[in-house]
Amino acid sequence: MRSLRLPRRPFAVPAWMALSGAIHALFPASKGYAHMTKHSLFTAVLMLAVAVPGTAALAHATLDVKSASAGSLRAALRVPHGCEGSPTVAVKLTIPEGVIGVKPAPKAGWTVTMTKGPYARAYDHFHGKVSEGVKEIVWRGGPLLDEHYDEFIFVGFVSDAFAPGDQVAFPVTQECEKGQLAWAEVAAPGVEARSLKYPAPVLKIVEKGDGKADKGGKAALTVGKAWARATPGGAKVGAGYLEIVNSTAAADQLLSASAPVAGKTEIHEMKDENGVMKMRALSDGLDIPAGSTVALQPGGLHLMFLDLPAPLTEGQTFDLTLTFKTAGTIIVPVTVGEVGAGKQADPHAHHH
Ligand SMILES: [Cu+2]
Repeated sequence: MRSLRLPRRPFAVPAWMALSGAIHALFPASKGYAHMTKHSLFTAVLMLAVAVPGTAALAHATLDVKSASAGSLRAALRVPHGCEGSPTVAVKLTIPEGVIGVKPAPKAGWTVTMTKGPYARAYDHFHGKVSEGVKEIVWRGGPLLDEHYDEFIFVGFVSDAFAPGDQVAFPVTQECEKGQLAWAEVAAPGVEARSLKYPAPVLKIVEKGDGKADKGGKAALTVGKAWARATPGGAKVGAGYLEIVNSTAAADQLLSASAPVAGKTEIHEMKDENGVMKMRALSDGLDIPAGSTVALQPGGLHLMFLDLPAPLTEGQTFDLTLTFKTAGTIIVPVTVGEVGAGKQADPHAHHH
C-alpha cells in the first residue's frame, strides 16, 4: 500500500465536513480529514437522528447478536428501559432447549444465580456428550434506572439441534421495583415479529460461516483476518478491517456488507486529493481482481459501521455478512480488538 500524506496544517473545511469529521472522530486514521460525500454524510446524520434511545425501534429487550451458527455463542441481553418508568431490579433469562454449556458473566452490582436441569436429550459437546446444564439465569441487583441502559452477558454453544433459518427465542422476564415485563412473545408463522408488543429476544440460526464461498473447487474467494476496533463510549460509528483473497481466475466485486451490530455498514475508501485524505463510501462496490489479495486495513480501505445501538467492546465477536457479485454471500466472524488496536500498521499514527 502506498504511503499516505498528511496536510501540513489544519485544513479549513466547510461546516458539513467539520460535522462529518466529528462523526468520524473516533476513527483514528481519519482524524483531521474531510470525509465522505455530502450524500452519505446526510445519510449518516439522518441515522444518528433516529438512533436516539427510547424510540420504539430500540425499546424492546434484545440480544446484541441477531444471528449465530452451530458452535460457540457470546451474547449480551440488552435492557433498554425499566417497567413503565420503574427501575429494574432483576433480569431472568430462559435458555432455549438446544443452547448448551451456558455460563453467565458476573456483573458488578448484581448477583447471578443459575437454575440447572436436564436437557431434552444429550448433545455432542467437544469430545463427549452433555445432557444437563444451565436452563435459566437470574441477575438480581441494580436498581437499573428507567433512563439507563445495561447489558447482561452470557456465553454458550449452539448445538446441532437447529437448522439454518430457525428462529430461537430467549424469553426474558424483567422485574422492576413496581411491576414486571415479560419479553416472551414469539411470532407465529406468517406473523410479523414487529407487530408483537413484548417479543422475546430472538437468535436466527445461519449456515456455519467459515469465511469461504462454497464453490466446491480449490480456487475460491476467501475472507480472513476480520477485526473491528472497539468504540469509545457514546460513539455511533466504528471501523472494521479484513483481507479478501481471490484465488480464482475471474475478477469479483464486493457489493455490500452488513453486520448485526450496526444499523448500516458501508465500504469506504481513503483517497489522497491534493495532499488531503478524503473518505468516501464505495456505493458501486469494491473490485477484487483475479488472483489478488485486497486488504482492508487502518489508513486505507475499511468497513464503516454506522448507527451503532451499543458500543463495540473488546473481545466481542459478531458475524459479518459480505455479498460478492460472483461468490455470493460469505459470512465471516469478526473479533473486536481494543480501541487503539492496529495503530502500528496505521501510517497516520506517526505524525510528521
Ligand atoms: Cu469511513
